[in-house]
Amino acid sequence: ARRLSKVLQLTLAVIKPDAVAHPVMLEALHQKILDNNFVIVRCKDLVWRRQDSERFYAEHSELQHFGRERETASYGRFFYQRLVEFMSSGPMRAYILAREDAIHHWRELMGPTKVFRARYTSPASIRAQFGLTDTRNTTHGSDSVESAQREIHFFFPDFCAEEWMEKEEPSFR
Ligand code: RTP
Ligand code: MG
Repeated sequence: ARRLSKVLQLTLAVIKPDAVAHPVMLEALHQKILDNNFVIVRCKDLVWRRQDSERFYAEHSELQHFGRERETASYGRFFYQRLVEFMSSGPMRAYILAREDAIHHWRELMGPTKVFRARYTSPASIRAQFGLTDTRNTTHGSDSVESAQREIHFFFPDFCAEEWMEKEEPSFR
């Protein structure tokens, strides 16, 4: 038994090409995941073709016609082209992470999207420490249960969350 968990949750975390390009940074981020009580459920290195990148960020927007989601959709935003270009520019690493409240905790660790804000408000966060720009900001993390499901499926189409939960959840109690 690893620890008590009230609500075991899965999230999708990505180390973006800017961070993967620097082995020391990659190692530091991997260690940070372990130090923060995440269980690594799956991990893989991959390179996106441009169309994967477009699909990921466009789908992001399709789902998000309502409420605040619209404001966070990347498709159609001024940075969409450079985001798509950057995310398919080199290797990245994707993780399925588990812990209680995983979505929130991973986003907390990353810090705000905008590096300048991250440095100002959360100087210990990943983006504050390692981020280069608002696009080259080292990491991605799902922002809701729905996007976690979608993004996990996008990166790991063979992964079955229900099966995993059924098998592993008891060992977290
Ligand atoms: P993420 O999706 O990576 O977790 O970041 P987020 O929710 O905090 O930010 P979101 O608004 O969803 O933005 C999606 C991606 O677009 C990049 N971005 N570039 N001004 C820029 O160049 C700019 N602004 C946002 C971010 O790096 C984010 O990954
Ligand atoms: Mg987002």
